[in-house]
Amino acid sequence: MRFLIFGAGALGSLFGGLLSQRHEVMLVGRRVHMEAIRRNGLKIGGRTNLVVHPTAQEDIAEVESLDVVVLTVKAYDTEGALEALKPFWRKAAFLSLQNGLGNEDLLAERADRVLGGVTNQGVTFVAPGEVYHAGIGDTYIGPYRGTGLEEAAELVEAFSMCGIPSELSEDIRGELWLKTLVNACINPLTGLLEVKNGHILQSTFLTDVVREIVDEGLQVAALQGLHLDREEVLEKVWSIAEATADNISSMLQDLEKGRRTEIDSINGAIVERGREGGVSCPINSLLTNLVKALEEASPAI
Ligand code: KPL
Repeated sequence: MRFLIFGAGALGSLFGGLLSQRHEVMLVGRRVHMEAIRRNGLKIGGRTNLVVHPTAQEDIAEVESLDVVVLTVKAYDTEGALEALKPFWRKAAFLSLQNGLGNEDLLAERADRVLGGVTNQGVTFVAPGEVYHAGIGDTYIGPYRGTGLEEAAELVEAFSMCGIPSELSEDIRGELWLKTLVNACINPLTGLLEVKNGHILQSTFLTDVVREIVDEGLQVAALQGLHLDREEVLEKVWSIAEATADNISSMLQDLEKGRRTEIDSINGAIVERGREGGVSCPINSLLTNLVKALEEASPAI
């Protein structure tokens, strides 16, 4: 298959790098990272040990045909990415592997064939040309709009054959909510406290906060017709924090680099959807405001 990984930072580079072992892959990402990959290949350390040589570009100017666009840009860049990808709206399947709520809906407003995706892989950006695979997590793929189970199953097979443990989901909307609740717990807490994911499990103060974040999130999910099991959600938070214990969450990586975080599409999106349905989410709102205050304090933004 021919894959375009649009937004090849830490996560996109891991997926593109692994897929490039058996498929044609083009990474599109920041110039310094792409230049380093063109020069020396992409080095993946940690749980994966590999140097691969996918095509690496700063834009899609030279891409003529492809089968799948894998979107790994930050949630706040989805609209801009979609504009750049206009030539493929009718031609390729679009798979989002992004954090937060609302990405797939934006894709489905433009592209004909959209798949939803969720991944719990933990990856850290080390330096241009190099990423660190800190924790292996499952990936779920399912049809979202204009696609079916068969198309999703082909991707699951392609991913799994390249060492990306993946499963077909018949309820990708539920998986997206579940992952958002996991991110709503791990990302702001690790970002605010400047700790690795595994730290969440070591403090009863934090596990109490996690329960409150989840309880608010479950009320909002229910407003949207999704009735998730509380114990299952909490179990997911603990198991992902454990599997990615050594990882620096994407939110902490963003804050460390002085970049904007995805708080608006994670905790912020829960607060917003809650407000629309008359459910207040004070804990998620507080975390959103604290992370935004930290972003504001960062000189690089
Ligand atoms: O998705 C992640 C992120 O950091 O954004 C997890 C799964 C929490 C891994 O760090």
